[in-house]
Amino acid sequence: MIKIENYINGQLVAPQMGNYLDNVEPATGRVYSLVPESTESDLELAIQAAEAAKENWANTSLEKRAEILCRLADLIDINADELAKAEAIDNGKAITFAKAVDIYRSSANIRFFAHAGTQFSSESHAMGNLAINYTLRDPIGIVGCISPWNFPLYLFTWKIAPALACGNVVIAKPSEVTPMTAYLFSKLCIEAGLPAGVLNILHGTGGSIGGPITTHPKIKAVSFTGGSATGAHITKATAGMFKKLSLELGGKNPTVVFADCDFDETVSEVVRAAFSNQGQICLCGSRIYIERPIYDKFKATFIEKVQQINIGDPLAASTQHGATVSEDHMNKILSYIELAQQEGGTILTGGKRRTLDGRCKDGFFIEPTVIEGLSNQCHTNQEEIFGPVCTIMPFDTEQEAIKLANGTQYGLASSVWTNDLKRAHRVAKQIEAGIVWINCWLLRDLRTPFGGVKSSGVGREGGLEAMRFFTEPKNVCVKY
Ligand code: TXE
Repeated sequence: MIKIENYINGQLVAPQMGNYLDNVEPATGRVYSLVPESTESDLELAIQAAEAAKENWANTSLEKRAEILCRLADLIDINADELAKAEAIDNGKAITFAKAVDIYRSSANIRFFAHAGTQFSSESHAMGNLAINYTLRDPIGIVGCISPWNFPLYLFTWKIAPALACGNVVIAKPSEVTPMTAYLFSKLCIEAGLPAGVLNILHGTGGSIGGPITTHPKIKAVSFTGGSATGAHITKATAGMFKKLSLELGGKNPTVVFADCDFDETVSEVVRAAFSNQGQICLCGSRIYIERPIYDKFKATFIEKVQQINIGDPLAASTQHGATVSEDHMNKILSYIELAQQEGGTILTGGKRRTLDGRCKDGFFIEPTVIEGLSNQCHTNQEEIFGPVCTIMPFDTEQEAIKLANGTQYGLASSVWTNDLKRAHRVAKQIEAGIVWINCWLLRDLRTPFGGVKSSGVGREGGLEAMRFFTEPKNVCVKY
């Protein structure tokens, strides 16, 4: 039984109180490792280590910081197969997806921000012959990074990389549901020569260690990705503490398909948008709106392609659709499928737990599910299910499509499929979301602002947005 350890002050250590949580493999339903249930005593050790490392790391040259981060990215690439397998076992996702997406992006995240750190500049403002203003962008100091289970190492590195590149020292908490790759990453940090205390990784639940990280007086900024309810809880818990908060929360993303789209490519991409990562991506297109003239044809072709998705053992190279991340999450998704039928929905394909043979016979697998005949206001179309479940419905006019798309509390991402250039720009302008993809989905440039509006969060990650979040601007005005 693997016993995962915290990474504090450059060393792998057991939790102070000696408590552990079971870590279950989603594909088999069996406990395969133990996760520290860290507490405030572990946090204090991490804070002490971060305090001791803070000044040196902030004064480490940009080039040296970039060199260490690039070495870390290289070590991820060198260990990509081991990390991908660990991610597939821990999260339940297909190993080919873990390799091509999760681990690829994990090293890309670190390398991108290693370079960003050497290019990040600030402004000056001349006041004629009177004075000169220059802006300093100093690291904040000790920052907190809390990440979710859907892209464990990918979203973990997406947060810590800019924080470190800007010269901050980090207290990070991966999800207790998928701790393994952050643990393996700790070992790569030691191998890469990351100075002790610069990054500290504490494992455990939100209640035992996540909350204390967000409210600790010495942690001046918190970058969080997770559910909107948790984001709201963190906002309340930190009220009056004047911390910088970056909240990347849930989504209920619309896919709007016009009749003039490139039909075959659009159907394939809309399937990918709905079911990638078993639908466990905050960016997944879970509400599909189709212009009526092509509705029947699109529906038939879409269902046919969904039924071709290969559900299987996450460790098999042929698998396209793995297990959902936990028994609790599987049951949450199945309850939403039940609710959808109570709300008048018709299941066009899927809708059930899938029982596999062999080692995965007790795994948490759900069939890719498509539901038709629901209102836009029902729970199924209003609430984030975060699983392999999508709904489809027709629309008649552009304005109706925009109203349907904007008709939820969320506003993270969206995709619009049309060959009418003017309509594409017009619709993109009116959709309430932080990201609008036109004739594509999940096409990512790490320089772009990433995040949502409404209940999908506050702030943006990515590129300069992340560098600005993890620094404090100071204006210095010098009179001539
Ligand atoms: O998120 P949580 P979970 C959505 C999705 C999913 C729901 C819950 O709808 O069903 O969120 O998923 C830590 N203070 N998304 O349980 O609970 C927790 O330990 C500080 C969308 O993963 O928000 C974990 O490390 N931290 C999302 C992290 O927060 C706390 C991706 C996320 O946990 C805490 C994942 C607290 N009080 C889920 N409570 C996206 N936008 O991509 C928990 N945590």
